[in-house]
Amino acid sequence: MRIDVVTIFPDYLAALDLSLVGKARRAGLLDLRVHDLRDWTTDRHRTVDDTPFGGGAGMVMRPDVWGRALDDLLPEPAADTGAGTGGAHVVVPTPSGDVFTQRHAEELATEDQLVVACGRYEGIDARVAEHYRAAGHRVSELSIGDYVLNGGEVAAMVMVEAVGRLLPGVVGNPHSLVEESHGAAGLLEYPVYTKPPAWDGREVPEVLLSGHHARIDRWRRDRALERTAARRPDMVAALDPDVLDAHDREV
Ligand code: 6GU
Repeated sequence: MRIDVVTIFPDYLAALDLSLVGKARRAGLLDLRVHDLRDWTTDRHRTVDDTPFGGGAGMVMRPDVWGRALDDLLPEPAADTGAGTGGAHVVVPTPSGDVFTQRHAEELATEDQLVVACGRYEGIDARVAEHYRAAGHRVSELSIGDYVLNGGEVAAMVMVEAVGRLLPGVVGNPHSLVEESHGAAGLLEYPVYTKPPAWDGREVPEVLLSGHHARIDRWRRDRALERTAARRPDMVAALDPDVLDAHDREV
């Protein structure tokens, strides 16, 4: 997959050279390119923003600068613009977007190319998203949660990591993608333990030392459900009743 990130702070994304995403880049699994939006300005001051029409605080990013950047980075839109089946997808991190979830990460991981447009100030002129949607591109305006950041860069890193780890070959043991929180079961992950079996007077739950796999599976499922009910009642309410067995209903 190719991911182009456009920002006025390219250095902010230097951390994407590290860890798993950095390894995926070096292995050729992820072609990640970070661009400076100011490379598409035409004036001496390399201006990317201006005052909002209608008044109010802050500055808005200019559509002409973003238009030149995105025209350079996007391919011709495909005739078939069905979602999540290859081609390029424009991602605009913004606190006013839909909340980014594992489902979005899974869909974005099927694309050939993502172009992530990081806004600063009060955001990007609304005509930019409209224009690229009208031209047949998929455009997703996505928030990473209900709080305010100074710009889209940290959110872009969150999304690149969430998508990058789903690309084939990036996570060494694909099994570790199966059981995790926000995975297919619709539950948070159960608590985990390692050696030593006693630490500071605290013992690892006996069942995990028993070698009894059916009992271990049952215990983990119970703890996942208990934890999800306590921390994320919204996720329990959204569960398919058919995935709960008689035992689950008692937990
Ligand atoms: Cl994507 N951008 C900004 N600036 N703030 C945010 C956000 C994004 N998601 C949550 N807060």
